[in-house]
Amino acid sequence: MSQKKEISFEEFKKEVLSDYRIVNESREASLLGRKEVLSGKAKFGIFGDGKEIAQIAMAKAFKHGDFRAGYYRDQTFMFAIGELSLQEWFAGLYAHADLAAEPTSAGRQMGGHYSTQSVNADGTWKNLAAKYNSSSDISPTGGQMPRLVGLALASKLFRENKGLHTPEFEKFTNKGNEIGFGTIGDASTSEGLFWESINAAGVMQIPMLISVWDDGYGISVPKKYQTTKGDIYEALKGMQRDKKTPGYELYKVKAWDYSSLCETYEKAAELCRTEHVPTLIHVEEVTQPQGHSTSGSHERYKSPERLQWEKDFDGIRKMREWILKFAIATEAELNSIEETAKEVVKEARNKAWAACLEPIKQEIAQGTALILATVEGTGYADAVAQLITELKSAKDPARKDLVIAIRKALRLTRNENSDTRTALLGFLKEYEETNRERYDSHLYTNEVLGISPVQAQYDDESVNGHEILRDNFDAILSKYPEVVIFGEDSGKLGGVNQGLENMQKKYGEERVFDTGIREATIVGQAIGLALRGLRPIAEIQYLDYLLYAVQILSDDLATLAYRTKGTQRAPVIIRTRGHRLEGIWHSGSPMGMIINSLRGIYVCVPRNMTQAAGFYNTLLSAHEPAIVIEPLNSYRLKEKRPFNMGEFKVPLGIPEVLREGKDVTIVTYGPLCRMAEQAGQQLEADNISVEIIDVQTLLPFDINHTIVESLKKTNRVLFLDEDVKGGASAFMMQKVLEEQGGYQYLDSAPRTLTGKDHRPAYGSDGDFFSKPSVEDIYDTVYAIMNEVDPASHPDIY
Ligand SMILES: Cc1ncc(C[n+]2csc(CCOP(=O)(O)OP(=O)(O)O)c2C)c(N)n1
Repeated sequence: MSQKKEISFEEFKKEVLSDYRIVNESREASLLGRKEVLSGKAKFGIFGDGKEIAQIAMAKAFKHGDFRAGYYRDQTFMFAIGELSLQEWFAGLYAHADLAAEPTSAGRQMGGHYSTQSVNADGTWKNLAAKYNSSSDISPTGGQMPRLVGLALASKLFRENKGLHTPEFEKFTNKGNEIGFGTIGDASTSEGLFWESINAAGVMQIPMLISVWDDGYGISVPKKYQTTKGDIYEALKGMQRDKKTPGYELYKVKAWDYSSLCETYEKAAELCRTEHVPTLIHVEEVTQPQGHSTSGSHERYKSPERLQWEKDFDGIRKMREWILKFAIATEAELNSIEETAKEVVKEARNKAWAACLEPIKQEIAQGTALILATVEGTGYADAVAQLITELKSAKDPARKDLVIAIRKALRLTRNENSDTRTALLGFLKEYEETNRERYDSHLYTNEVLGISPVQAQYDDESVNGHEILRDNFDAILSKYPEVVIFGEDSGKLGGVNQGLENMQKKYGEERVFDTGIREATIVGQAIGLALRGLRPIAEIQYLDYLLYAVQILSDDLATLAYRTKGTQRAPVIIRTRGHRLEGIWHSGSPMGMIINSLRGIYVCVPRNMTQAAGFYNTLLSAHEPAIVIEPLNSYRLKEKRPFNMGEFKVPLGIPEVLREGKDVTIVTYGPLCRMAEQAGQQLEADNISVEIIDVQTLLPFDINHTIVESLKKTNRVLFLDEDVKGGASAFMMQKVLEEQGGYQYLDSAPRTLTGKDHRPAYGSDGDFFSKPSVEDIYDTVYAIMNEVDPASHPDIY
């Protein structure tokens, strides 16, 4: 309801009644949605009933180019901006595994997790500035907040960096006039991520508009246990800007007050959009008519008085009263909208359910016909008859039941050799491929694997490692206007290891800048920027501090391509440094943690800065997220200086043989490569020849299975790693021995040499007694050869 432009009563009425229609349809969807779960057609439901009116108001303030980062209550908003139909919403509830029917996640996410598509099937960006956008929701409450910081920061960078005011970037922005709209439940404001994000946005003064839907509870826990003073608006008051100091503009408004909500959102969005003032709207007195989710009932923790109050102050009821009070429409008109909403929603539900079942039924018909043909005349017909009957008569048939029946039939007929059985086998193979695409695709898009390597070409000069990085970043910043690099001490200081020395001076504060000490939002900031077409390189100062960002890396970044089936992407590059240096929190190598929690992100573990620089160049040629872990103890080591800075590219997933040998293969990475080479020289002096392989990237790992070729030659292997036992060494072992079939070429037991299980102690002795040393490598390889040929390699100890 625009306050500014004059509109006629008819137009005004039309707008109000359209809103009334949407909120009623949304409510009916919630009511029917719950029934679908309770009747077993859908597995879980979490709905937006009670939040309808506020979301209608928010939708009015939302413009093309804007982005939402929200949570599972926002169905009304998605309906109101026209980015989700009722049928699509039900398709989500049923997990319809088809993007055409369920465009948010192709059934991969539980219902209530919203998203719009940013990327076309051919990998090109859509025109984000000309459409409404929602980043893809995740379930961990508060997890949307760090990403929101980046979505809002993008507007500031687009506005302030004139280098981005070119036609190339018009599909991402209208000169930074976009808002990042965030939504969060009142209880979830207790999360650390909320506070870190709030502070970051306040410091940076970015156009972030947060709505807190305050229904008084986090499931059953009331807000007096959640929030200081039991009131997020009061708790945030110190953030309120004043004439002298920038800060937040805070608003408070009732969830059932349609006209105040519309006014508040309009005012807040105008300020946020034009002046880039972060704003927060505390929407209180929200109700939850059906309780938290389908997993419980709110009667168990709400008093009868509270339940009655929720009925009396239901937003839709109040909107109805308001319409009648101001004679905007008649009771009959409203009744008709309400009745029609019921019908429309039922129809959408029926269509969604039928569309979801149709392909499954067809697949079952095809599969069961082949099963029957296979078992006919074999004596096994009775054994599968029950399964077939159940499959054909199931009210909500599932693909898994068909696969189980086929496998059973194939198991029973394993001694048969018929054309029908061959056809059934063929069907299963094809079906597995189709289901792989449905449920198991897009963890990576693998675009980066198609980037051709470019060799580094060298001057005669040798320089410190950090100078290679710096000169390569210089080339990157001049080649890609969309690249921004930021982190703790990355700006003015140029990084704690000078890898960005003078880059801020040369490229400006919009390109290379400092952040507060806030790892989770450094990553979230990068995700949001990348979602909006920028290419962030986000620094985590030391690998040990990645833990502070792992939640957001794991839940948000690593799952993004998978959970949207490739329709959103955030090509974030995380730059960090680690492995051995000094002390417990500056020499960690928690690689097992990283590779196990971050599937979906590439993990590059370069042995020196030239390889690291080559990874940055490769990654910028594609659009996938990655972490590059620079070897912390190598910034001041000399390396030959490449002259094709910004151009040379190290491919991912391609190991490099650093030393050829015939007795034992050492598989390793990072700074241990150098130590393995030293040990290799000492071993050679004692007539043991080692082959040293640098895996270069842990994710992906040796995509062409080349390491096994080395095992065919040496028949012995050592996996060498600074991580704890059972960490990345176990991962490498599984890859080479199981996946590559390396076990069959071994003549000696496979070995691992790792760091100790405790964190590494400080000082040179601490390092020596905590991490693998050259001597340890020597001894481990020697012990293998001692067992093989004790005459040539007698016991040392
Ligand atoms: C990090 C995390 N912890 C716990 C949960 C389980 N959980 C789901 S919703 C919820 C309550 C959230 O309450 P609130 O933020 O007030 O939102 P509401 O559901 O009331 O709209 C909880 C604890 C979760 N999803 N994520």
